[in-house]
Amino acid sequence: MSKPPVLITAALPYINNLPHCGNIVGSHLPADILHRFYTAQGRDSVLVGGSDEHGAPAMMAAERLGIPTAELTERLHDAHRRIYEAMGIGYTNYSRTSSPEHHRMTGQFFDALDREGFIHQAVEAMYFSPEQGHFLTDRYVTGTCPQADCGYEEAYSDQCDGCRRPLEPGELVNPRSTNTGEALTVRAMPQLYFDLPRVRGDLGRWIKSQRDVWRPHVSGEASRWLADGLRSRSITRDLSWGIPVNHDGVQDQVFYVWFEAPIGYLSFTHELGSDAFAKYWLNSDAERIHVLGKDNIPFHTIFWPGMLMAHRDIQLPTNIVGLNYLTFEGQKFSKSKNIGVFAHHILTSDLHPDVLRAYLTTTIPEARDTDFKWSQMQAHVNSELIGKLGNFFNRTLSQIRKKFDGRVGGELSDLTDSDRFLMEDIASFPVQIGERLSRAEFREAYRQVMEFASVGNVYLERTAPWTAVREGRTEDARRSLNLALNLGRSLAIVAAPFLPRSMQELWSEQLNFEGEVGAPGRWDEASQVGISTDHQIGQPQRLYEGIDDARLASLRAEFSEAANIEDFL
Ligand code: B3M
Ligand code: ZN
Repeated sequence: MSKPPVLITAALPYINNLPHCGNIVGSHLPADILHRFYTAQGRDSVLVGGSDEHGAPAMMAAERLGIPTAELTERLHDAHRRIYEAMGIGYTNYSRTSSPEHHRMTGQFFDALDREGFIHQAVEAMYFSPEQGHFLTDRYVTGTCPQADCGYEEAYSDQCDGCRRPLEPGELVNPRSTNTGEALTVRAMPQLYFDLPRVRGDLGRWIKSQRDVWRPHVSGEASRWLADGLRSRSITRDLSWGIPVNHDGVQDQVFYVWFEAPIGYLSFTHELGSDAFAKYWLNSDAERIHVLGKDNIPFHTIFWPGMLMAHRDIQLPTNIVGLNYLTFEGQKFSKSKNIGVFAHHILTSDLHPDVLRAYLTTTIPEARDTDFKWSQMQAHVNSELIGKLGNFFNRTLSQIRKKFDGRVGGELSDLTDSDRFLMEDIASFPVQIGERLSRAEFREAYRQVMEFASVGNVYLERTAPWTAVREGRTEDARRSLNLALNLGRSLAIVAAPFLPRSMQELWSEQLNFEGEVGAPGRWDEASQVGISTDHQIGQPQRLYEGIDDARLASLRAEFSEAANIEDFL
């Protein structure tokens, strides 16, 4: 039976700013690791994502810079795309919510909900600025969270960053203009609403059914929102920037950004062709995995599935990989205070992106918040990435080159216990690592990759091919280097989802194998022993630069500066 297709999405970043490494570990990197893994497994896998360009975030940034919003989004979309590419994120389609396809898809989706009777119009309280004489919405409005157990004073009018609760217009206590601080009043205005309570029963059952699939904190949060009670959600906004609603009574309004952005997952799949859309979204055999950060959990576990349930024709996500936050040296990332590690520097730095990916993988905030620490990055790179993985390849390949002129193929007979154990490890590590990745346990999978490298190092030490050569036991040396090379081949394959660029270079140039290290079907090959008799390796080369204290200080200085958006316009 062929394996079911899988669609992976990374949350669509707002493009009012450029990403920091918290944004990278919160969606793009884990989504990319999954996509590369499933592809190597021979699954029909695609990774889609794109810029979330509408709504208040982009408008406010453009206003601050004094440029048209469309110009800002054009430039920053391009900058985001380049940064993800430089980080080795292999999007099948990195698109934008301003694309014509997305406009079309949003209209179509809305019509379907309307047809099913899920849309109604109501005249409700909205924030009004007496000074400016117009309505303000979402991030333009700040105030105190109305929830008794929260009371955060800097809550935006559509979501509180204190408790992550989504809020409805009119709910904030002491609403004020984010830009001017002016106190706002509330005035009635017609809006369209999505009847979320109508799918309450189905949502509740579904959320329960996902308990063994989602991480506990994702299930916990979804149940909490459900218990809070579901209300109809306003899906229109009185803004000049966004997708026009074109509906009687709200003609001049646009769709609320959190209504249309998730539809981007559909649009960006559809941009790959209508067959792709059918294959991933209409097919109940396919898997659909959303990868996203903590503050996006309510929108992905409640509203988006609620919208899909109301729509009826489109399949629900099969997993929601909701992550937590990454802090920086114990503090919150802050673009305005230059606290953090800012990803755009990868465009100009000589730091190998895989070195950053390696350490970032160890910080993916799966079960709880994690902390980026430069000293930990240094330790990880020097003692794990180089000390274990790089070192294993280097020793194996140099020995094969030096002692056997690059060739160790041939019969494997007279196996010792060490050889047999190694062959068992070659058979089992890829399977175990694959099981971890199938459960989105990135850190444990990566830890096992490093352990696999250690198994190789221990084997080299135990069989000491250099001693065997010296003592004239040439066949023993050849056999152990042959097996070490087999392990190296497997290791490159299982490390590639994490370290794609360096493993490809190693694969083609040093190991001298054909094709792509992550090609479909490779994952199964990783469990096999069988390098061809006449295989000739290439020239061994150092994979990564070590990080001494001086290098660490300069990397730290280089990456700690938040982006100046003007440089990207
Ligand atoms: N743009 C929020 C964010 O950038 C939002 C995610 C949309 S995913 C459909 O964190
Ligand atoms: Zn709150």
